[in-house]
Amino acid sequence: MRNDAQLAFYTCTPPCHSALMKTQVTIIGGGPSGLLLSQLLHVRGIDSVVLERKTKDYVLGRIRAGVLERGLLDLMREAGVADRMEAEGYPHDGTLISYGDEMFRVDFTKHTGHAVMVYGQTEVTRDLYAAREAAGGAIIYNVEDVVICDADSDTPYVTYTVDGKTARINCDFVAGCDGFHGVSRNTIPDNVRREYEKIYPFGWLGILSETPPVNHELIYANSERGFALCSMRNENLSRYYIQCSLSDSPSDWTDTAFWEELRRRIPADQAKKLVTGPSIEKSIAPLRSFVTEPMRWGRLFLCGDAAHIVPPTGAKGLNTAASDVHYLYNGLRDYYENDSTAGIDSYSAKALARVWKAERFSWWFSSLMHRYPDQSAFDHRIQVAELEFLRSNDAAQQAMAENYVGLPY
Ligand code: FAS
Ligand code: PHB
Repeated sequence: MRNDAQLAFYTCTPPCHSALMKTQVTIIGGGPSGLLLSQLLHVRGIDSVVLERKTKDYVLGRIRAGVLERGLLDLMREAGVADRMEAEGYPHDGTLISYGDEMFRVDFTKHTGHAVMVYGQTEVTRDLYAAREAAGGAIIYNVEDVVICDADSDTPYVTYTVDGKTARINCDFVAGCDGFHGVSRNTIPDNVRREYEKIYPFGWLGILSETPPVNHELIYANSERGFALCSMRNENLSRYYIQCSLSDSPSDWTDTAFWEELRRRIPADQAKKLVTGPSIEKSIAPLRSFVTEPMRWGRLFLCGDAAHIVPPTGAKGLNTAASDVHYLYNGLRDYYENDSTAGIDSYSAKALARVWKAERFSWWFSSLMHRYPDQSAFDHRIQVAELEFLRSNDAAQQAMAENYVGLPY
C-alpha cells in the first residue's frame, strides 16, 4: 500500500513527464478487449495507444476462453484478423449435456441457423497482437501506476510510468479494457458507480493436455460429484474442467486425481474413451457474476472484464467483451466520421442491456449444471426436471441455443 505522500504523487498532478504523447483513444489493457478495439479503430483510421501492464508473452500465457460467438467472428473479420481462425478454428453445430449417465445434444444450427467457433482466446489475442504489430500500432508494455485524469472533461489524459519514468498521453477518449483487477472501473467515483455481485461457492479446476478430445463436441456434465466440462483447442489439445472447492489449490490435484475425478463425472461410455496425459497447464478460476453501472463516465468507457464478469459456464466472458467493443467502436466511428455523439451517448445503456442478458444466461446455466454445497434433495430434483425439460422441449432448446450462439448485437 502506498502512503499518503506517494498517493499524492500518483494523483493527476504528477511532475513533468519524460514523454508526452497525443492520441485519439487511449486504451488501457492489452487483452482481447483492448486489442480488438485498437485494431477496429485502426481499420477506420482512428489512432489509439494501448497501455499493457504485463509483457505480450505473459498475456498470451493466460489460458482462458475457448468458444467464440458469431458476433465475435464477424468483428474479427471486420478487423481483418480472421484468416487463421477460419483456417484453424472448429465450427461446432451443437453441444452435449449430460446428467448422470444420461446425455443429450442441443443442436445450435437447427435452432438458430448459427454455429459457434472453438478457437482459444490465446489464439484470438495472438492474431490481434500480430495485426497491431504489422500495422505499427502503439502498444506500451510493462506500464505501472496508470492514472486516468480529467475523464469528466473534454481533455482527458492518462499518466503512467515505464522503466521508472513518468509519461503522459493527452487524448479525446479513454477505453478501460484493463480487466477485473484494473484501474479503470474505480476511476468512476463511488457516488456514481453501482456494483452488482454474486459469488459462487465453488471454482473451476482446469487443465490443458496434449491429448485427443474425448468427444468432437463439448460435454457439459452435471454429476452427483459436481460439474465437469470436456472441451478442446484442436485434435490434440484438450481442455477439461471440474468443479472444485474454493479452498483447493492446483497443487492439491495430481494429474491422476484429476483424471479419475473427471471420469467419475462424465457418462460411462464417454469415460471409457477418455485419453489421459500429463497436464501442460493447471489452474483454478473462482466463479462470480459481477456488473458495474454505468459503463461510461465522461470520456472514459469501460469494456469487457473491467465492467463485468460471468461464470464461464456459458462461455460468455470473452464474447460479452466483444459486444462491448462493437458498441464502443461504432460509437467512436460515429463521433469521428459523422461528428455525432449519439453512439457514445447510448454506449452504456446499449452495452448493459446485452451484458445483463449474458449474466442471466451464465447464471441460469451455472445453476443448472453445478452442485451447490447447500443444495437440498428438492433442489436437485428441480435440476433434473429442468434438464429433462431441456432434453425434451424444442422451445427450451431454442432458447438455450439462441443464448449460446450469441444474442444479436
Ligand atoms: P482481460 O483481463 O483478458 O485483459 C485485461 C488486460 O489489462 C490484461 O492483459 C492485464 O494485464 C491488463 N491490465 C490490468 N490492469 C492494468 C493496468 N492498470 N494498466 C495496464 N494494463 C492493465 N471466458 C470464457 O468465455 N470462457 C472461459 O473459459 C474463461 N475462463 C477464464 C479463466 C480465468 C482465470 C479468467 C480470469 C477469465 C476467464 N474467462 C473466460 C473470461 C475471460 O475470457 C475474459 O472475459 C476476457 O479475458 C475478457 O477480456 P478483457 O476484457 O480484455 O480482460
Ligand atoms: C473452454 O474451452 O475453455 C471453455 C468452453 C466452454 C465454456 C467454458 C470454457 O463454457
